[in-house]
Amino acid sequence: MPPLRRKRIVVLTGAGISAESGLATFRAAEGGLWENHRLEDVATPEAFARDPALVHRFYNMRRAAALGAQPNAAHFALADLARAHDLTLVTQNVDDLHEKAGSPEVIHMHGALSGALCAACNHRWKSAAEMDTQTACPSCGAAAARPDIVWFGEMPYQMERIWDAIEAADLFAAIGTSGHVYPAAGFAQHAARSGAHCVELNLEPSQNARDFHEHRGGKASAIVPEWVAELTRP
Ligand code: BV8
Repeated sequence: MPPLRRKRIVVLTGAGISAESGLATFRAAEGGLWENHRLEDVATPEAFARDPALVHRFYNMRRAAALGAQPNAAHFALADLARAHDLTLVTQNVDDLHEKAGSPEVIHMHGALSGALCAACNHRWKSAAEMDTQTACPSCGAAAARPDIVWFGEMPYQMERIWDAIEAADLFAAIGTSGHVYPAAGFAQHAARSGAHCVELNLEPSQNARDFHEHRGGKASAIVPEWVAELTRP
């Protein structure tokens, strides 16, 4: 039996991969609202400057939900994929379900609920379950702690590394993302132009579906394990 040829694969995941683990997606959760605020209006530096207590409440709620959530079959399948191929796993999600499923390396391009950042001195530390406007930075002491999350208008993390991986990829897959938010929504087009085969695995066609060569419709916990099985079958 010929050995499996290892492929260079980039996978981008979004909120849809965590939906079956009970974590609300952005645009389906009560029409993308939280406490009657549009998510885009809470996940911004302006919102944090205007009402830091509200934004802390939003992320404390998200942190509590993520703490109790378990990975589903899609997360576990991607951990298997990393054992068979050269996988770069990029997530827009701020939960830790990929890590809980055993993925060895996860690029959180929009940050992570587990991270805290000092708005005064840029020190980073592991966040407590809850933060508020009195939470002090362990480095400079200022009561200026914020979630280490990339808000709208802020530069996503590790972009150079992501672009390099996309440009070298044989295969690019987007899983559970609506293709609303840039720069992530532009990855498929860049991958296709760099010669990768692009596949979208999503409940419904995304806003950037036209950028993909292949579409697999359905729930992530069903279609992702199937897709990975095809890629890891010797
Ligand atoms: C930047 C962290 C530049 C917060 C997030 C016009 C005006 C203003 C701004 C812009 C503009 N045009 C472009 C921009 C830039 C902006 C942007 O794209 N805005 C959009 C709204 C138009 N982007 C930015 O601001 C980015 N930064 O551009 O910086 C810059 C340059 C130099 C210097 C400084 C700055 C930063 C964007 C990051 C924002 N932060 N998250 C938090 O999580 O609280 S984005 C947020 O939306 C989430 O991270 C989420 O990942 C992301 C996208 O959502 P999805 O993951 O796709 O989730 P969604 O609910 O939308 O879709 C779920 C999908 O799953 C659906 O398709 C559904 O069908 C599917 N699904 C559901 N269930 C299942 C399923 N699929 C399979 N199985 C299921 N069971």
